[in-house]
Amino acid sequence: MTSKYDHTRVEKKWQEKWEKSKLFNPNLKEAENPFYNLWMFPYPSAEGLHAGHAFASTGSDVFGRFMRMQGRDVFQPIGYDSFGIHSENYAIKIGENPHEVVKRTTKHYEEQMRSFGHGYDWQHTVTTSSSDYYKWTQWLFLKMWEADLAYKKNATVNFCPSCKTVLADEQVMTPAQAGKEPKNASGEVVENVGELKVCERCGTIVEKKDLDQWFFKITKYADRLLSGLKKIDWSERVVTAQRNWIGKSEGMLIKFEIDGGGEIEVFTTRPDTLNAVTFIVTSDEALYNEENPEKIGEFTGKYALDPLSGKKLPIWKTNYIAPGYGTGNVMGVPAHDERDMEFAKKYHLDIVEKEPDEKLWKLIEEKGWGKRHTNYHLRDWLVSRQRYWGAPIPMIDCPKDGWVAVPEKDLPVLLPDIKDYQPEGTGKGPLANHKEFYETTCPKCGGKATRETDVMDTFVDSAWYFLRYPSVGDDNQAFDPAITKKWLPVNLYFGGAEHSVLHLMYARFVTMVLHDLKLINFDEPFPKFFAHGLMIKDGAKMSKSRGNVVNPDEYVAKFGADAMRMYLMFMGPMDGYPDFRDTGIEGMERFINRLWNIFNNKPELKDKSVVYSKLHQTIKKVTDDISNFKYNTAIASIMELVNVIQEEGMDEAVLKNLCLILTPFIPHFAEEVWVEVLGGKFSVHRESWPKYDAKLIKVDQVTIVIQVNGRVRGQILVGSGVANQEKQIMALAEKDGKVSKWLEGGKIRKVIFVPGKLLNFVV
Ligand code: ANZ
Repeated sequence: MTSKYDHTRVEKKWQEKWEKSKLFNPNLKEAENPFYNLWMFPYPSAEGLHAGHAFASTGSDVFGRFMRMQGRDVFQPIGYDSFGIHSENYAIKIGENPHEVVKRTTKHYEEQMRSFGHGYDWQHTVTTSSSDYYKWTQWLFLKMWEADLAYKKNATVNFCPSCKTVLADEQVMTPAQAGKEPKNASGEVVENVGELKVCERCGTIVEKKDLDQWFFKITKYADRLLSGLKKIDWSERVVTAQRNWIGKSEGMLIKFEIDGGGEIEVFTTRPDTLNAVTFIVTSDEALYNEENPEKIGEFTGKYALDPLSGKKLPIWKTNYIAPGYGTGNVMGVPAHDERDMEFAKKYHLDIVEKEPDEKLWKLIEEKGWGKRHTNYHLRDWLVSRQRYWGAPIPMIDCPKDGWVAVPEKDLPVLLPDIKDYQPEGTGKGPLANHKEFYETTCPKCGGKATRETDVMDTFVDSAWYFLRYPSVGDDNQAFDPAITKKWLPVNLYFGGAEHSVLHLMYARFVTMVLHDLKLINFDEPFPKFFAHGLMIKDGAKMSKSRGNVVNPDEYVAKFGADAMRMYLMFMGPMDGYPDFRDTGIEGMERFINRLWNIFNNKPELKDKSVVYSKLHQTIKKVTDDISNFKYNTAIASIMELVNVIQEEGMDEAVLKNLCLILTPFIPHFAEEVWVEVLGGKFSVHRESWPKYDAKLIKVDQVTIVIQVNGRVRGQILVGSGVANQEKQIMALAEKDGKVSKWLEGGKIRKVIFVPGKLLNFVV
């Protein structure tokens, strides 16, 4: 008997050895076969990483280790998205400066991630709130400005009364999308918010305000962002989400004369239904009234003239259409549009049933009633925030020269360490109270000028971090051209689908801009993106209020990182909603102990053809499954192989191969077995992934289930030639140790045989 597997000792030992031997620090300049394996970096929160992070990051790490064994030089960096409202709100809550909070939370994150045994290159981490990083975020802003893609403008924008800052359109959503209970400005939960949208971060109903804000012209890239989707390999749901968010609609702008003077213009994607128009609606949000939510329309007393029939079309005000979309006016076609139909019925307006007529497109253009127009849902990206914890926007307002960029040599514009960092909600950020920060001189004329006091949205930080990783440490540039050319674009990006239209859209936009500025030679940052699923616990989403947040640290300490990793990967498909159960991880610990015994006791090989065929089938299955992120079925097939080995025995070659295919999932265990038990060379992670032999797989094997009195007592593997031979199967089954003990002392009365499947002894 071998002693129990000691995960604590083994995991610590190899983690130290890996670090010392620089196993995960590829030579970025000289590597010949680069593979950039990236997981979306987390924002460091006070609670630390939860098991959902462990699930997602392990999924990425398994692939990285698999690619290393395919001969690739794997670069797998990690960092912290540490600027932003999340860290800042927590700092405010506990009354500690965000600088201090972030120092502590990132340290805790690092300890946790190291304990999982992931193969990160710890020499290339980024912390977005460090000045050696945000200096280059500010540089990126200057590039946008130089390219005429950044501007400050007064606009009606979304404002979160709780976070006391403006938000980008992408950060405003339904409560369900935000995963939050909707709250009003006083923080009370609101039952029914109707069409109102909430803040992504805190769930508070957003308000509209007219404010001067900084924008990036992402709309200029709308068509590129759409066409680029065709050349990247992303999950369909993420592609669809981006396509819908960009929301390209081809239609027409049509002008209707108003009876008594003036005109009203509508945007329509269905000019072919002009023959069935019966009214016009113009948006009026002020109609929304909490006391009378049923009221959605009001007649204006005016009429527009139908260019086709000359009939009078009543003009109604309504809140069922969006003010900021198209022209904010719609031609009402109840016969073909459901919402128009509802409105017409409610207010007793005419309904005309007429077949749409494609010829109308041409007619409208020829008559000059309207012109073709493409409308987008995408709006420019609002990047300024009236908060403290972000990269200061490197712009200076000069009374003489207007907005002037901070010269690159003067970067970074340091975020000063101030005590009154709480947002006030005045439309200005906390830096606006600090003369010593904003009083400066104009870089152009040298006269007195003031700095911008807003900071950048955190999504600007994360829109380019993947470019920085390989160039970390380079103080002269954001990214080194030669290293960037070698390592980018990212080979595999792993992350959550909730970033579909936020981070993933912004990162694509920034990459396209840098490409057009000839600073990089690719225009899609993530040619392959895998959207992982969401882990749940005992059937429900993990949340603090339910008290079902799984803290991975406890499990790693008790069962080991390997048991945790392999259990997380075994729970279910990587893109699904696997449910974490304590009993499951206990089972995985037992499986690892079973493996330990097999490697140490080496059951003697009985039937070579059966074991080899199963081994090569398994190598093929695991190779295919890992390539397709089907880790759970890969592990299941390894378990089947282990069952066969336990029955039929094995030799040295079988053991080595078994160890190799376990390596991505249980890296510490595999290293221990490889080096200490099998006498292999350090490190198993530098070994080649095993190849399967198609000829060996071909030896067809069939599993026959053996029952005694209808209960399953064992199974036997036979060549397909014998699978239909009742006599032979019976003889084999009677000799099988597991089955024979159930036959002892009894008399076989009857045998039921289903060829190729099952044999049942009735005793
Ligand atoms: C007449 C019509 C007939 C329409 C019909 C649709 C169906 P997308 O595809 O989203 O661009 N629309 C225009 N401006 C709007 C606004 N500000 N708020 C809400 N709806 C608006 O949709 C364009 C269609 O949505 C337009 O085509 C218009 O209704 C409506 F059988 O015009 B349609």
